[in-house]
Amino acid sequence: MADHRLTRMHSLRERMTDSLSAHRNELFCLLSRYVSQGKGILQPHQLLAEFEAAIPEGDKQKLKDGVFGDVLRATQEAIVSPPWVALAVRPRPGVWEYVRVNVTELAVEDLTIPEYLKFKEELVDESFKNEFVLELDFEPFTDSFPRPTLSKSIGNGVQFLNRHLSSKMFHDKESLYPLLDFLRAHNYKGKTMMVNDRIHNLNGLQSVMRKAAEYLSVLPPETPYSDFSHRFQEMGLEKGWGDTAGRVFEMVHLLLELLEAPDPGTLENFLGRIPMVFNVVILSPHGYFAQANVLGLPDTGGQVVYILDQVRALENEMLLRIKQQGLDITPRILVVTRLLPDAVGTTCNQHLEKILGTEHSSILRVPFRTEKGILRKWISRFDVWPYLETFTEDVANEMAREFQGTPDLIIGNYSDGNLVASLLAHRLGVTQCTIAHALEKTKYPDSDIFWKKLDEKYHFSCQFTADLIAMNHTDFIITSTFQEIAGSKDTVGQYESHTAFTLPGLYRVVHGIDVFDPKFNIVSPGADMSIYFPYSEEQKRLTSLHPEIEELLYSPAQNADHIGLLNDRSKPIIFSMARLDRVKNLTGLVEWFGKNTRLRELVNLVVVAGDHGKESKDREEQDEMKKMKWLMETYNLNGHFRWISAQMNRVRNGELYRYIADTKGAFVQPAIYEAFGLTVVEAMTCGLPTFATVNGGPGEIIVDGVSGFHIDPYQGDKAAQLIVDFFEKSKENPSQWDEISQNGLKRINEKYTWKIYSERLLTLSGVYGFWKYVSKLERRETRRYLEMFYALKYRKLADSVPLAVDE
Ligand code: UDP
Ligand code: LCN
Repeated sequence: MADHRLTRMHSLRERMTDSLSAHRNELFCLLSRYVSQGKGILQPHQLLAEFEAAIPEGDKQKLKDGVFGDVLRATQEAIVSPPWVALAVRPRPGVWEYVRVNVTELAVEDLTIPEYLKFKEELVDESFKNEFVLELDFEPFTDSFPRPTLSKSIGNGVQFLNRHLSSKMFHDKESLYPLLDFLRAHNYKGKTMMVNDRIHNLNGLQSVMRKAAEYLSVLPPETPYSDFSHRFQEMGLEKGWGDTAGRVFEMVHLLLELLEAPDPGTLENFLGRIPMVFNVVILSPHGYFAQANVLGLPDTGGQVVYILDQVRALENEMLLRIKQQGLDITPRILVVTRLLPDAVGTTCNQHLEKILGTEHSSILRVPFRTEKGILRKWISRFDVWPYLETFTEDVANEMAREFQGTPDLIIGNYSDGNLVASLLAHRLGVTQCTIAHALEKTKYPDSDIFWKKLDEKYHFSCQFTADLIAMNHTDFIITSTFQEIAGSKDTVGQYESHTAFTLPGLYRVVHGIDVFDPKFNIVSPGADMSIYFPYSEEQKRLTSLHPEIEELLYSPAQNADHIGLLNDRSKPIIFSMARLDRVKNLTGLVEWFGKNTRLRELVNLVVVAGDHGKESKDREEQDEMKKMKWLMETYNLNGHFRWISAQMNRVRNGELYRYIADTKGAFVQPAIYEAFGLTVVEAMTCGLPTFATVNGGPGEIIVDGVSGFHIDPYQGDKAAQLIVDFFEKSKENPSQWDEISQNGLKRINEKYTWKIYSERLLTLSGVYGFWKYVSKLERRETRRYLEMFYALKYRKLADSVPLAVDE
């Protein structure tokens, strides 16, 4: 392994050296320009801009086509510390190499990861430049486990795991034993399922399976399980195989195949059908988690919507599977969040709240407490760290009461939820799944190297530490997109950015996470199809809401709900809706619109965001508010632009998207970066043509030019022109609009629905649950390492975050 890496590293150095000697003058000139910028970090666009400026026209192509061009294009970051320039080169997603060049001597050196990070740390001029820095390295724990090497296998962990497990079973029969133990271990509240103690060994299991298959083959497939449950029990089989003879027969066959010739597909199928998940806990601690009046409040948005939709879909799928497994068990899902005594008109002060549209799912709220008592008010997600350990204790107790036992699956959401999920899963030995929604490190450039500057405001030292603990502790990780894991050809993925980084003075991460780890799985969410459905489904349309929607869009009144007017009602509307965060870039969209006269002639702009009625508590939101008002005046947007306050009524929002589609308008999502982008899925599910940022999730949701359009938020003029072109073309030829609308819908139905999501999630729980069971011993080492990291590092960091004070 190490040797292989060395040769690869070697060759990059050699190739660079060759290239430098072949183009000595040009490259000297270029590298000198980098160095002349002085100590600091250069981003890829700066590296390329310098290249364009430094290299004479005639030489450019030659250099671009050569090794140096390849390296330059693959460089994600350069650290300048004269006379050195160190490069972090990423030839493809998930693969990194590091070199440094001495510019005066034009000599190239390989750097190991710690060497590169150390070099980078020198940018932060402080006294901690000692040799004995804590280096975190998770690689040794998983080194012996095979992993995929192709970038395209990233995010398909379960497939790889199935292949690995089944080939192991194939080559050595011994590895089938855990499967028998696993089946025997299944019980629900002490009642045995699947296999009882009459079956002692694999031969016994195989012969019982053959007998069962023979017995079932003559029964009509619809015969209920109860008709032969006695006979089965005598053979050694308990409930859980199926509700009818037909379904039991399928299960028995799958197992027979596995015992004879295991293959990945059969294994997944079989494990996915074993009854394992009845009680689920979903964590989302930071609060304002409720079913009404919370969207638009600070830090609430996609995550709340995601979880509520996820719960509904998951409960349905669990009920379906439990029925098909022939069991009479009532499932239960608990969404655990913070209880807020000061609930500001929401239900966030209720202990237990049933989730609408479900039978067996609730929100369970547990307050944040310290020795001084219960914290009453909402606090930002950046400030929750000192409360989480006690919160976990309290949650564990409440959960034990609610479930009368332990859950079968613990799902964490966002950094705080994932940390609590790790602590709970660790303690209870339960299968854990994490969902990041957004890893903050990538949202804030250089928030690792310059963490100290930001720590007082954001406490990223706690958050990044919590993220590392969770991603290494969890059994599997769900992401909405590939990009979230490993980025794209040019951009670094959110998880990928945790591979190697440094928090100077705190610790250096040499191997934080490997994006090739088979724990990664892409499982994308959808939109609630009872709310978001195509505008063309006339009979389902909520036309009774149209007067209210028209009031929102067109009424001349300027009040807490809306400001700005739309003079010409005949124009199509371009629409956007998001939290008023800086990254959502709604002010960017307004500016593009303001600047492009043709766009203003063609369409009206409507933006839903923020709250005109009250002063925001959020720092960023206040700034965005001001900027929006300034833009309205500067570009004189009245008459063309309507700015509506955040809209909490999702049912009406569904109809709003469709109403916009009726105007033959479009949805625009202009974010600087978007982790996933539920609004994009919602708009497309309603049949509204969508333009969305290419950075992040929307870059994958939309196939550019086919099911919508990508826009580059850094190139506003171009984005505006693209929208202009679309509306001009659609004016000439309305079928253009229809085509994009229909292709958008098609894309959604193929990939972004909650039905697909929940089937996948339950199958993954089965496979990773089994994997956890068979790899128990190997995992202990990681767990112990993490325990130490938690106790010695995280806890201290969390304790240093100031506690909030209620007024
Ligand atoms: N949303 C809403 N009203 C608003 C703003 C947003 O109902 O005023 C909903 C929106 O429909 C979507 C979610 O909040 O379901 C936002 O999710 P997204 O993934 O777009 O962004 P996030 O807020 O999670 O960053
Ligand atoms: C949080 C976000 O910031 C969004 O980008 C996601 O779409 C949402 O959660 C759901 O995962």
